[in-house]
Amino acid sequence: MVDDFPVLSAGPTPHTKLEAWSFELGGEVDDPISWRWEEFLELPTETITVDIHCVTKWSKLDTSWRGVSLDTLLGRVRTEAEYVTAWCDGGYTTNLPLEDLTGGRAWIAHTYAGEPLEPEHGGPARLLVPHLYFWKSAKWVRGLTLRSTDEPGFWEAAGYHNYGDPWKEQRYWSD
Ligand SMILES: Nc1nc2c(c(=O)[nH]1)N[C@H]1C(S)=C(S)[C@@H](COP(=O)(O)O)O[C@H]1N2
Ligand SMILES: [Mo]
Repeated sequence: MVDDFPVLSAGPTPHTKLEAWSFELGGEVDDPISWRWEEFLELPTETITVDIHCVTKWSKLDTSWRGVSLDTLLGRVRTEAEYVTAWCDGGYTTNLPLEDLTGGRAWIAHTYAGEPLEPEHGGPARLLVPHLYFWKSAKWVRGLTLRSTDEPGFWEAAGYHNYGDPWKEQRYWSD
């Protein structure tokens, strides 16, 4: 367990201006949709208190976030897709089954411990999928591409497990 909150990034921290920020649902959807920052802040938010698990074996308990549920966002599009690629400023990607983003299990979080999410931790907003290993919780997320076929993201293509269930310790493809 860790008390501080380690920063793990594959590259430099992007600093996207809020005026230039948007969040987009695209790919295999009937009508792609995107929200600018002010629009995004008007969406209903939820408070999430969860444990997070990094693949490098640290866990942090009872972290507190605020953000918009993916149920709210995905409710605005019609799709037959079964997978998503989350994409980010800086070029990071990660893939997930669409189902794992539904059912009150995933958020786009913009607040951490009552403060705007720091850039190092993914601000202005990051994906938060606490039931999977934390590399799935893409920082600086800018959109989801919905797909009918699964496509490995950055770490998944580099050998991390495609699904990443911490309780099954699915760290690498061989796990
Ligand atoms: N865009 C982006 N998101 C990312 C990463 C990254 O390198 N780039 N690293 C992932 C990994 S491996 C982990 S453990 C967590 C770390 O989040 P933290 O830096 O807020 O602790 O972010 C995940 N999301
Ligand atoms: Mo990680």
